[in-house]
Amino acid sequence: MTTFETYLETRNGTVLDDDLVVVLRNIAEATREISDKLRTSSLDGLTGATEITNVQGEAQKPLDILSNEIMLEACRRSPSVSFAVSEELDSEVAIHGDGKYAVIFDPLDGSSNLDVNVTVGTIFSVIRASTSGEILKNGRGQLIAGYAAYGPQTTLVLTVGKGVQIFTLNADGVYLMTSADAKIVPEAKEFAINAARRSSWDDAVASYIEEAIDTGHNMRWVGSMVADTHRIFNRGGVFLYPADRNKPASGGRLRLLYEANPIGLLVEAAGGAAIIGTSTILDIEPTSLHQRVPVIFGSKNEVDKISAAYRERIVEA
Ligand code: P6P
Repeated sequence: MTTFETYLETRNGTVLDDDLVVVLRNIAEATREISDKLRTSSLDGLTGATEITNVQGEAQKPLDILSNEIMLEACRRSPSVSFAVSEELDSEVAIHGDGKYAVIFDPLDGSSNLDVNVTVGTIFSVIRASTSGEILKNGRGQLIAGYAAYGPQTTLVLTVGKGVQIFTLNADGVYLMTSADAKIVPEAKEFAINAARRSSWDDAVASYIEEAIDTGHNMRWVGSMVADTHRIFNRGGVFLYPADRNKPASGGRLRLLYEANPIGLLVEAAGGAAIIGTSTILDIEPTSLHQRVPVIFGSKNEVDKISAAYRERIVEA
C-alpha cells in the first residue's frame, strides 16, 4: 500500500511544491499526535471542560486547547506558513513574516462528543496568503483541504488538486493510502440533519426532508460534522445544517472558513455538491474569520433536488 510519504513524492497534477509538502507533512504529523492524545484522554484527565470560553462563546475543553496548540506548532515548524487561523482564536496568528501560505483550521470539531467517545475531527485548509489581508478569500482559493476523523480508525481525507485521497493510520503510526480517488455516489437514501430544529427549517429543506422520509430515506445524525461527512464519503447521503428561519442574521451554525469551505472543496473534488440554497459554498465571499453559513452538501443528485426547491421558491416569491 502507498504510504503518505510516497504519495507526497508523486506530485504530478497537484498543487504541491516543496513548501506545501512540508506544510502537509507537519499537518499530518499533528493529526497523528492529536489522535494519540484522544486515545487515552479520559485516563490523562483531558476530558470535561475548562473555565475558558472561546470566541465562539463555547466552553473550551482541554483537548480543544491541546489540539489547537499542536496545530499551531505544525504551522511554526513550516517556514512557508505566514498565518494560522483557528476556530479557537479570535484573530489570525502571525507565524513566519516571509511565509506565503496561511493554514486555516478547526483543531477539534465536534468536541462536545469527546466525553462520550464519539468520532471527532480536525478540519484544515491551506491558501496562498502573504499578508493578513489575503486571508478572506472564497473557498475556490483553497489549495489544499482535508480532515482527520478520529474514530475506530484514524483516517485522513485530503485533496491537493487531483481528486480526493484517503489514508488510514496503521498500528505503527504510518498513514497508508486506502483510496486513491474517493468518489461520493450521486444518489443515496440517507440524510443527516438535527431533526430537533424542525421549526427553524425553511420550506425548501422541510419539503426535501418530508419527501425523503415519505420515500423511505434513513436518517443519521452524529452531532459531529466530520463523522457525518466521512459516512457520506463512504456511502453517500446529504448533510444539512440550514439557517434558522427565525434568526436569519445568525447565518447558520457552521463556520465558513474552517468548516464549510474545506468540506466543500473535498465534496466537490469527489463529485458531490455543496451549497447554501441556490449558490455554492465555495463561491461565498467571506466577510469575517468566524462567519457562519448554512451548509448543505453530499450526493450531487440529492443536493440538486434541494437547490431546485430553493429556486422554485424564489420564482414563486
Ligand atoms: P447540533 C459540532 O459542535 C458542530 O459544529 C458540528 O460538528 C456538528 O455537525 C454540529 O455542530 C452539531 O450541531 O445542533 O446537533 O449540536
